[in-house]
Amino acid sequence: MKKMKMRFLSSLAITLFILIFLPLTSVNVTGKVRISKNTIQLEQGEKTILKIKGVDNKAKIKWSASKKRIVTFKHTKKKKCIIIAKKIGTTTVKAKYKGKTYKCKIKVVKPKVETTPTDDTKPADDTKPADNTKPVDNTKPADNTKPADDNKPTDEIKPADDNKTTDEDKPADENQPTDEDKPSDEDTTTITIEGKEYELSFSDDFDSDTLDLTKWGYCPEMNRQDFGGKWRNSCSSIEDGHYVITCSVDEDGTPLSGGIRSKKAYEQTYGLYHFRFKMEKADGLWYAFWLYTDNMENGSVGNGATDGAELDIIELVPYENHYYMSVHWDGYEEGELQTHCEGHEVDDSFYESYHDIWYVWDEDGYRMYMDGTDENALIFNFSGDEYGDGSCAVPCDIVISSEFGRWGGGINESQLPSHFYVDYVRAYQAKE
Ligand SMILES: [Ca+2]
Ligand SMILES: [Ca+2]
Repeated sequence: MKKMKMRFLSSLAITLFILIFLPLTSVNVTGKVRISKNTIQLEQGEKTILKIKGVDNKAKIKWSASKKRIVTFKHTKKKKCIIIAKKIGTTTVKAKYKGKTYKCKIKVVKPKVETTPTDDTKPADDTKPADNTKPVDNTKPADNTKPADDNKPTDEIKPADDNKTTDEDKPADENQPTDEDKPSDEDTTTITIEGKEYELSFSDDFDSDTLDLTKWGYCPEMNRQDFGGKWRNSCSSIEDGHYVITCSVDEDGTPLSGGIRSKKAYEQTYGLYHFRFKMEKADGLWYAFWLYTDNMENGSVGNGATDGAELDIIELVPYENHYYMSVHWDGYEEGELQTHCEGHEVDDSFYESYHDIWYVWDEDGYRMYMDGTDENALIFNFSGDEYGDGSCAVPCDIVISSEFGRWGGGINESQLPSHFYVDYVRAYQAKE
């Protein structure tokens, strides 16, 4: 793990070095558009950055690979693209800009140091992240045989998206509440976002004494992840108008957390989702809001996301001071799962206050707004066509969960118990 971290830190340092210094040292005097490298050899699991030079920072570039399984991308349609070597083989990475295509041939070779499947130094497997968050059907027996997901570390090595505004930089939106004293009598039956009107279809303010089981089911009590953690119903509670997940380590050293899922009680295709929440800082775990359909697992592969996807609205990893937004599709099998994921850095103040997320899922794709609904609050904008050959077009239910695992870093018991507070959950459908 240390080795991995060192590798991560050094590659991050290199990445930062490149990000910080390249723009200063590579002033394009000729204006000629070109790709930063034409051939690269990478070890499996290694990362590199490709850039299109001679274009301005706002240029929209479409990155693709001739053989998708060899590499994965971390990029935001921008002039630079982070490439992670996934499988041994060769592929040509193409960057399309203004009708022209710029190419780089990438050869992925076996890492020099052999690793074992349980070794922390195992190369990042970008194809597997969804397993980590994969919900289990409430009706399904606990799957204790599911292998620990050691494969999530790719997210661990994800660099911060330096092009995004951090919460620190974001001007306070006076129209958005930042504390718990939000008036409860506001009209929430309709909402307008992106100029489109939406109508309330599901909500829970968690104002009753106990969890409303007509709306939610508990995530099954089962072993989760690779720290020996367990989901327990007793970790879920209703307190002062909030759904609360209490994350702790019991007397036997077992990490405990939990979650709830709206499956069977409520699901919808497309819509707008609004969550208000606070996530406390604690290492060793992550918190998540996500939309899920069992079709993700059962749907066919190679045909895009329209028949099912896992939409990770937010996964906050306090240890990394980052939250991540992902779309996964085409099932969870290695080599079949497709993923697009972006990260966003937070500072310590993020854990100390309540935040609001608005998540739009429609035929065009997926967009997430944090603490506001104007374009300055737009954190990510995934196109369904680009990431899944079309948006997920089947009903999904809402999952709220927390879990311990390697992705969350080492557990620090002095930070426990930690809490995930959800003030309310609202879902809307677009008005016709
Ligand atoms: Ca599919
Ligand atoms: Ca509430």
